[in-house]
Amino acid sequence: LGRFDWEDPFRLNDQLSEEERMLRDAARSYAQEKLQPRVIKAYREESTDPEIFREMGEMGLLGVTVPEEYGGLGASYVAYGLVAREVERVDSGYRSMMSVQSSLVMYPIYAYGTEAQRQKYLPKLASGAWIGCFGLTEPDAGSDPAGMKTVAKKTANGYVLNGAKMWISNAPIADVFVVWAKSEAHGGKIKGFVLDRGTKGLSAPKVGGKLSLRASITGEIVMKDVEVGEDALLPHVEGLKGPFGCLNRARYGIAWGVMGSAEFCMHAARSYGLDRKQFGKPLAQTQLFQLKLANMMTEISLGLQGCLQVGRLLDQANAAPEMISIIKRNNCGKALDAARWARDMHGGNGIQEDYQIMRHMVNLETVNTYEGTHDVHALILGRAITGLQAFF
Ligand code: TGC
Ligand code: FAD
Repeated sequence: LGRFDWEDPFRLNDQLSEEERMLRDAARSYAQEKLQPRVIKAYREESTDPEIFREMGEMGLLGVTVPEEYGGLGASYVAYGLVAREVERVDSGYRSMMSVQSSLVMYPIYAYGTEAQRQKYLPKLASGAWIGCFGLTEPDAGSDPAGMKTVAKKTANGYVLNGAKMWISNAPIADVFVVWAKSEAHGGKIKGFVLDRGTKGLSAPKVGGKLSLRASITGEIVMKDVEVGEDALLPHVEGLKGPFGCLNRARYGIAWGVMGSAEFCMHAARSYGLDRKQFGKPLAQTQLFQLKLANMMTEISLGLQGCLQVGRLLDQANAAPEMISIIKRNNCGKALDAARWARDMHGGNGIQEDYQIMRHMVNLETVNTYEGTHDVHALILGRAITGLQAFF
């Protein structure tokens, strides 16, 4: 009979390559040594340190799957997922900063851009010298991005963009803006554009008052007669499959990331229950406490196996978007459950910032909502099961 390790029930570790394990360990050391010490204050003060991008770049954590010739690591999607898990073990906001840069900015420039765009942007984004953001959502178009109002009109030398994006991670500190607009020159189809900070008419005010994901800055993108050249257009994709191609990768990373957050909560609840005594025995010796730990461990281990399988298929260019919907939706929901249980298991201490559970719990509310809400992914799966469209 084999051994059992509650921290790694299905021996995920044994299913990884040496390179994947090394990158995971490097990401864990960085996250624990450099991110963990600053997160409580950053969250309390709602402050985002742009230096984090430089540090992540130095560690090779930006653009993990992008080929080395453009500054990436050329590593596997499984490696990318393992990095997301380690960063989100500290905070979902830090993972958000990393995954927007990697999956939503570097990926579209690499996959849909010209060679000149790749050369101009990717090395600087990989090193963290430049910060990127991704503008799809609008005030009146969230779950239904096809309803976007941002338009690009053709000019003699390029395009002029008008519109507003809402809830955009990294936007107020971004140097590079990947935005999606309906292009009149392309029959009103959605096209991607890469805009540079400082372009006339482009601004990115901060969205204040967030009670979730406070260590990651969020903003609007306002475009008033923003004139760009032909070289701002991402030529190699058209329609919603452009942004969705990026979202597939980011959603996949989120599925791994939230398992890191759930693991943090479960491990903290276990330690707390072993230390804290009530009614003359450790809380961890009560049936209800153990039931919650067993539930958490079960969901985390199943969730990670799902991520690994989808990651292996992504590495073979053989993953279906619906597989990603399953793991994004389920892992976010289960991580949120785990965080809520862990909050409860800490009693009054569960609401205290030093215990960090409540921060994870509140962050996961955002993660459950962005990149397709829990219910939107249910509808994507419902459509796949029945062949019937239930969105509208
Ligand atoms: P639908 O008719 O389903 O599809 C339109 C076109 O897109 C193609 N497509 C995909 N392609 C690749 N991957 C996917 N996952 C795809 N899903 C759809 C599809 O084949 C079709 O192509 P074509 O060539 O036939 O035109 O479109 P719909 O309008 O009915 O879609 C409905 C729905 C709900 C599935 C979709 O709109 C959706 O997923 N909504 C959720 C929106 C969302 O996820 N927004 C995320 C914004 S970015 C963000 O949140 C970043 S946070 C990051 C962070 O801080 O970490
Ligand atoms: P809505 O679409 O209005 O949904 C509200 C509710 O209605 C949800 O419960 C939803 O599930 C439900 N609903 C919607 N449609 C249906 C339906 N057909 N049937 C049943 N129920 C339905 N976007 C970006 O483009 N880039 C970013 O970097 C980015 N970062 C973000 C960071 C943060 C902190 C947050 C909070 C959001 C971010 N987003 C970003 C936006 C995010 O993707 C959207 O918030 C999300 O897609 C949901 O859109 P919405 O907020 O407009 O909600």
